[in-house]
Amino acid sequence: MEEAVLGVAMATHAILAAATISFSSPAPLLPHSSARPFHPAIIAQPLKLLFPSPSDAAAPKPLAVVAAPKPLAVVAATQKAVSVLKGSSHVEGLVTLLQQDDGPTTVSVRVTGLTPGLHGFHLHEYGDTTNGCISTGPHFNPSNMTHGAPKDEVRHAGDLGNIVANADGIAEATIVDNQILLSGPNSVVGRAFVVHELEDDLGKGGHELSLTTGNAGGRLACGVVGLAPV
Ligand SMILES: [Cu+2]
Ligand SMILES: [Zn+2]
Repeated sequence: MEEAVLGVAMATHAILAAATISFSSPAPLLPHSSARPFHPAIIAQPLKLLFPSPSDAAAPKPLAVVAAPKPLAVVAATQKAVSVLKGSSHVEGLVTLLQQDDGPTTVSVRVTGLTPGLHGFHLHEYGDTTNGCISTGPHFNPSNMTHGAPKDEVRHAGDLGNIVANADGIAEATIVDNQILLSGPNSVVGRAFVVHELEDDLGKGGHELSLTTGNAGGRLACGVVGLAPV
């Protein structure tokens, strides 16, 4: 028994010795190597980074300046969006939006099924139609202004005035506006257009609702603004 145990012990020692030899075998290849011959080679590169030469230190700054315009160029690309208007009535429509770089947005509108005449047309705050057009909330108003006309300095960003339906109940309009944007912090993507029952008085009607909604009455149809292929 003792011989057998000793035999196992010797065998184990032999394996360990073999393992030690195999690990240390590269050492003779390096004339000035220590017990850990590869360690100096591994830390050589970090040392170079920790103590860069003056020319190395100056190099990253011009690279950062050159790289900065690239993301800006991506943000400023042409953007297109659409909004399909529907509601509980037979009024329906399509709005397309196109913005080039940082310029104004061209909003093209076609709505059918209207009574002839003027109908308030706005971009409302939320793209939420859970409870129909009412859940799109108030006019989009990131600058906390009162309601106005599209050309007024004091207006909600969402104030696009009126669209005019002809005798056939069709309203078509092309609106160029610099507060309806498809990029940046005040992007209208994810919000909603609403077409109203009545004329928007553009904040000048003297009604208690003039400075909030233009007293434009009920919401006939609405649609969420979504990105479209350019
Ligand atoms: Cu509205
Ligand atoms: Zn408004």
